[in-house]
Amino acid sequence: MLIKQTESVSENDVTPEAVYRDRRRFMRMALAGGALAAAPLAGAKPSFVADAPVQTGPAWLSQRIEEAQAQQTPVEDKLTPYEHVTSYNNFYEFGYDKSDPAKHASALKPHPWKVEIAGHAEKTGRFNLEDLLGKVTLTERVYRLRCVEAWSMVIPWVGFELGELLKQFQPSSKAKYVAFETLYAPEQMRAQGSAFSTIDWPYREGLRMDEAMNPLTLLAVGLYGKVLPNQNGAPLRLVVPWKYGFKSIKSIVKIEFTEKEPPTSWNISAPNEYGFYANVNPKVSHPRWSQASERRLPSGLFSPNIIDTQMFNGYGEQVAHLYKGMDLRKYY
Ligand SMILES: Nc1nc2c(c(=O)[nH]1)N[C@H]1C(S)=C(S)[C@@H](COP(=O)(O)O)O[C@H]1N2
Ligand SMILES: [Mo]
Repeated sequence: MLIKQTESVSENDVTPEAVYRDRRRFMRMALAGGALAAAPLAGAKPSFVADAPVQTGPAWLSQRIEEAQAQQTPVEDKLTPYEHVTSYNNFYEFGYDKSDPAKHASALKPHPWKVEIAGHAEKTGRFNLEDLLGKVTLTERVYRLRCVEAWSMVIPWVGFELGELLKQFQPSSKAKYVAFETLYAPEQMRAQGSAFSTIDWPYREGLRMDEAMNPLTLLAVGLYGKVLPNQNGAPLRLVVPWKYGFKSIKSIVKIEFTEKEPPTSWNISAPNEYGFYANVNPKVSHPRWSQASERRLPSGLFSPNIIDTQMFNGYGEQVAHLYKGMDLRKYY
């Protein structure tokens, strides 16, 4: 009965976003009621994705993602439609064009997947993704994503707090930073074998320990209630919403607790343009363009949808204290 009712919502009358939000509400109600009424929805192509192809994953993962509860963070912005989130990407392992990742990332094999935990911690080793996810609570968070190239999106992620995972490895007092690495596999990631690449693979990123432990910092395994598509960094990617998008490293295979600030890919390739901190800051321009405003997707020729960029991407209340007394012009 309940299922019939939601399916009868006319999709011509509502935006894909409204359909999506409504579906999530319905699923939460169904789960809260203890009924497994949501089950028939799994596998069916959800209406909010329109004609975009939807990547599937192992059943255990899809089920965890479908069951994730929304944790409402105060984001009033309209969601960026699924087809834009999954077709306009930066993932240089697959090429430099925004359309390259969606075209070529099907060569990536995100399952099975292992993540190495290394460095200054009581427990280290290589762990199956499934075992790591068994230790954490999956939640849904709607975050703004602001690329350093001055475009942005609003994405409903499904993931867990990075800090919740890190604590379980008992980092020592020497653990001042956390370093991340993407998979290196040229047979799956075609641009890693390219002679024209400006990045020294594997792609690397890092956070200061307090940034990593901030409750806003997520490791995502899904978006729009579905398994993370390969082009968005399957099966596990970082999401740090107050920093430029390049910090949010994709397809992570290694997490290391370090004593020193770890080298990071864009900083290595152009140190005067991309810093370690990379906090969204409308007052500090990129050497070649202003960061005062951004193009919010979807954006077109006749409605470019340019909006003001907010300090810390609008997350200052949660994170400004991390940088008290720091010169953000120097530590860009
Ligand atoms: N491994 C890896 N991670 C990456 C990138 C990349 O090229 N390789 N690009 C970054 C950049 S510049 C951005 S803006 C975001 C884009 O994420 P999205 O494609 O899911 O929107 O991923 C980041 N993570
Ligand atoms: Mo980016």
